[in-house]
Amino acid sequence: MPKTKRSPEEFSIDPAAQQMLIRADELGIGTAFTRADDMVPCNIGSAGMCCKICGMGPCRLTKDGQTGVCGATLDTIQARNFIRAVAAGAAAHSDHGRDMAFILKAVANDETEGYVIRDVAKLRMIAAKYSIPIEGRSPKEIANDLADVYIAQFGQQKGRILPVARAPKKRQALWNERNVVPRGVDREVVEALHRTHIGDDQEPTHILQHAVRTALADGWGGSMIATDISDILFGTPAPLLGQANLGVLKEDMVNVIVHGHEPTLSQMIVAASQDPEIIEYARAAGANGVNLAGICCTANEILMRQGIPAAGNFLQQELAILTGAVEAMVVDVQCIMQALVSLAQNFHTEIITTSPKVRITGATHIEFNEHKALTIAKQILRQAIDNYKNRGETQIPDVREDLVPGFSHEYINYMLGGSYRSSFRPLNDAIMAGRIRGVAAVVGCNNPRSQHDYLHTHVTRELLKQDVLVVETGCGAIASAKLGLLLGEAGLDQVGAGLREVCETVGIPPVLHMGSCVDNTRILTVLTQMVEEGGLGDDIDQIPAVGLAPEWMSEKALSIGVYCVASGAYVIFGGSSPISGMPDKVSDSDKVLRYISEGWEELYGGKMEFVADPDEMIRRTLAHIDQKRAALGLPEYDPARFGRSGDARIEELELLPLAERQAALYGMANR
Ligand code: BF8
Repeated sequence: MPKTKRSPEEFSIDPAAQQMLIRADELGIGTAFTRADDMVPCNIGSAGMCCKICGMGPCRLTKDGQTGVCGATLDTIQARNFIRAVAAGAAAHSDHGRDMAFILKAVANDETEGYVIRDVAKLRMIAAKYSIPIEGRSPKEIANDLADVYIAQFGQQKGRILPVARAPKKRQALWNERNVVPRGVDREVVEALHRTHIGDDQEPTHILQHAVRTALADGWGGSMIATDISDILFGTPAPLLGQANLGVLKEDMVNVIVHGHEPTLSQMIVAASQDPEIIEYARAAGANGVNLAGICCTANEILMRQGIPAAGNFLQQELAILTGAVEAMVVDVQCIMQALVSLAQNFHTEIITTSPKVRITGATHIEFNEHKALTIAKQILRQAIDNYKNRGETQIPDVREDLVPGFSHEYINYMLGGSYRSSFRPLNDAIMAGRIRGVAAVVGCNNPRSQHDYLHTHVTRELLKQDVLVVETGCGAIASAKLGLLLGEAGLDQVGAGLREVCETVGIPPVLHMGSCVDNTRILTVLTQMVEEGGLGDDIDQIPAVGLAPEWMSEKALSIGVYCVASGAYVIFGGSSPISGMPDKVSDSDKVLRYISEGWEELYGGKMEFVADPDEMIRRTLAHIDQKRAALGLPEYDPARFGRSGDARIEELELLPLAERQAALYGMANR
């Protein structure tokens, strides 16, 4: 593949990103975008045709009939590469869940500083699911027992992890039959590594069966635990007003960016930034206070709970530093580029690592410890404030957009019927009637191999026009936020008539921000509740729904994709497939790729496909939704049938100033 050099407009559709890329170019500084241009991917490795699991290789299989030194065939090698990626993704999510369980245990036993149990109702509801006694007990007593139950899920050796019982009954029976119910989270990840050691599991379908079990341990195990406990400790999200993009950084304030995934420290930094002593310290340094902003999933965690603005998604971590206005970037785990440290050396920004698991050469390490969380958060902020005086020339793009995040499954349930009639009935009814054609989850990463944010937002916009309700998480949600798609009335003129009618009736944006990547488990819960509500079949694979990760790049995305497929969903990945093979050169080198589509569809009713062309993604999504509608005996989708009820009120609302219109639509409080 020849090297290409793209322009800032070709790198990203986001004007803030473009501005920073021009600045990087002027300063002669490289970014992931330019490095992607300089680094041509290995065509053998990227097709999954390279085996490097032992010292006899690496073996690169490029001819028909060729095997590795040990005799490994191409499909075995591809299956091994695939499951190893899934295991790493499942491990990352689940280790996050484990840490949350330890924090819950510590909070229950008064061993932490600064944390409280914020959502007692959710604690009781989750505890009751596992038959933990709740009546007459204090929240801490219940939390202690729940923490023990959850900690046990990781090291359990036999049986089944408990959260799988939250899946539809029929799905659980199918998993039993296919022998893929996870026994313990850690056990499945370890076994994935064992099976792919030299000389172990060599039958591709058998390896991939364990990929399913490993991914289920993530989705219905580690990730679900992480979401539950984050809600219990920091509050279950509900809609509020937030902002996104680099323009949330402030010239006159100390800018601190929290980046990564675990909400434990970032939530404490939020609390510390509002402490009068810290505000005073910032004033004494000549700033107007501390301005916090997030990047990646940490951004989602604090955006949907406290309305702390998101400075951007994955590909904006370097761009934030390029503004010259960031005093400290505080990182924990996952999706943190090593390039940050050398980039920051061109400015005054201090990169602070905080996780005992993550250090970056050249970064300052201030280790997080839940026993002194608030003290550590204040120490980090003081260090950032001390750095304010070192700030040089700045360039903050004047680009930001409002958004309404915070659509937890609990809130969706509530919003559809209010306090007295909360249920998924109105959603199911709207799908059954054809007002909503179906549901799409557009989730996942950015990838500098494609145009930043384009695939996400193109797919999202086109599906909205086709009356598909879109739910989003992770960096995809931030992409839509920056375009204003998460702000109801801003996007409704570009939405199909039936969907628009539902959004206007309920008072929701057509794209629902459901949280971070571990919160994809909220989507599993929504799908389960839709099944339980009735009218859309008795299992997830019957719902007219599709999952898409148009700009994926991480191993976590692959794990999410596999657990969604195993749960019955059709999942489309954009970009390239890590196991594409080269069928033009090696016949049958796409065997594994076909198996995870057709083979898994036969076994689980869900399938995984990699589709580079966004319009083809949209076509397949709509075809799948329509096929599921037909299988349920629902009326054929008719774009002209709905959309006129309530129009007079809408016209009235459109005449109001923005703030009054938002208040009338959402009844929400401004930050
Ligand atoms: O977990 S979407 S780039 S930030 S991996 Fe990473 Fe991908 Fe963003 Fe969150 Ni998810």
